[in-house]
Amino acid sequence: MTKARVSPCSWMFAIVILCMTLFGQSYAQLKVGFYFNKCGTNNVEQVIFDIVTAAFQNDRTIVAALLRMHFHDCFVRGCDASLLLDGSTSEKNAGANASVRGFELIDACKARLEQLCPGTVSCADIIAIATRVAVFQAGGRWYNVETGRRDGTISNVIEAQNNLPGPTVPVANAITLFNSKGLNVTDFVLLLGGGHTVGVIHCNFFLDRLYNFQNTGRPDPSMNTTTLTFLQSQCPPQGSSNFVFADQTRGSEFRVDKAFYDAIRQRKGVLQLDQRIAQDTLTASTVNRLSLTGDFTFQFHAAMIKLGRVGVLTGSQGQIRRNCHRVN
Ligand code: HEM
Ligand SMILES: *[C@@H]1O[C@H](CO)[C@@H](O)[C@H](O)[C@H]1NC(C)=O
Ligand SMILES: *[C@@H]1O[C@H](CO)[C@@H](O)[C@H](O)[C@H]1NC(C)=O
Ligand SMILES: CC(=O)N[C@H]1CO[C@H](CO)[C@@H](O)[C@@H]1O
Repeated sequence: MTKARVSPCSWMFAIVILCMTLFGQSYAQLKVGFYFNKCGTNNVEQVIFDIVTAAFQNDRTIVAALLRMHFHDCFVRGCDASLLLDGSTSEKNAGANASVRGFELIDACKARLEQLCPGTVSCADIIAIATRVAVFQAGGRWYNVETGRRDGTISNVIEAQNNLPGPTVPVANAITLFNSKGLNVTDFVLLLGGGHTVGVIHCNFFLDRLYNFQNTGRPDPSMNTTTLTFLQSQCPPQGSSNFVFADQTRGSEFRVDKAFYDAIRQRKGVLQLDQRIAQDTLTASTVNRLSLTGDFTFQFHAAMIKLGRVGVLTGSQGQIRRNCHRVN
């Protein structure tokens, strides 16, 4: 084989491309207030605030719907609203997405914004802004959400299957996955707990823990017996479409707060992964700290902002979809 000779001209070309890439990136980053003055006299974030707040007053479960949607969107091809695209092979068709909801709420925001300023606000940003509003309504701290995301044009069910693990994923593997998205172990514990402190889990995701854990014919021995009895009463062994609250702290089911960490420290985790993070040496100290201090209130939003940066399209990448369900 002859060694390929690299001409000075191709070096120059490579350097120019490199500079363009670096420049392009530093130029097109997310920022707080991206839509300021971009929608006539309308305040884009206020428009979304009003719609989500009205929806929340009717239905507190939209907080969980939006948190889960944001997570599932960001982990597959980045936060590009690829989860919203319809089609027989799109991400929506993945098993993990079967119970993702809240699409109508995003549609309502989009429809209003298209009236006010057509082709301006991305579906991906609507998800991020709406989620921030919902978290706030549920008792979480207000945070300045970054915007400037563009919408993707590709949505692939296989990618969803590969990036959204099931509830028996080992803690170490979950951390590796989060690391691959630029999120560290603390972010992982904050996001899992901040998400699962609201919302519901269908029985089929943890039935094995109640009756036949790892084919032992017995329940998961790590589960609190009070919780075990309660969950068995809600989820019959033959299976059902029932569901229970992910946060088994009474009175806190709809609140974005640290109660989930208190619950899993008392062995009341519903999903196997939820319980394991309280015990695994990689995460237990963080779980204890978040349960015993007020840190969650001040740190959850930072993890949410990092989640919202995963794999985003900015600048001239992607497009601003007119309808979140399909590419333009
Ligand atoms: C590897 C990590 C994770 C796994 C394995 C996982 C798994 C699950 C499973 C199996 C459900 C039950 C779905 C159902 O019964 O319909 C669920 C629900 C939920 N998850 Fe996760 N999850 C993870 C991380 C997250 C993160 C990071 C968030 C948000 C920041 C989140 C937010 C939610 C919410 C809000 C619900 C309740 C949805 C509702 O009530 O409609 N999850 N998760
Ligand atoms: C995770 O990242 C945050 C900043 O994004 C940082 O404050 C924190 O110390 C990191 N945690 C670990 C364990 O590296
Ligand atoms: C199980 O739950 C009860 C009551 O909710 C609690 O008092 C107890 O400490 C828990 N058990 C364990 C092992 O954490
Ligand atoms: C919203 C949506 O399209 N959900 C689909 C998720 O995937 C399952 C199959 O795994 C479909 O049955 C759902 O319709």
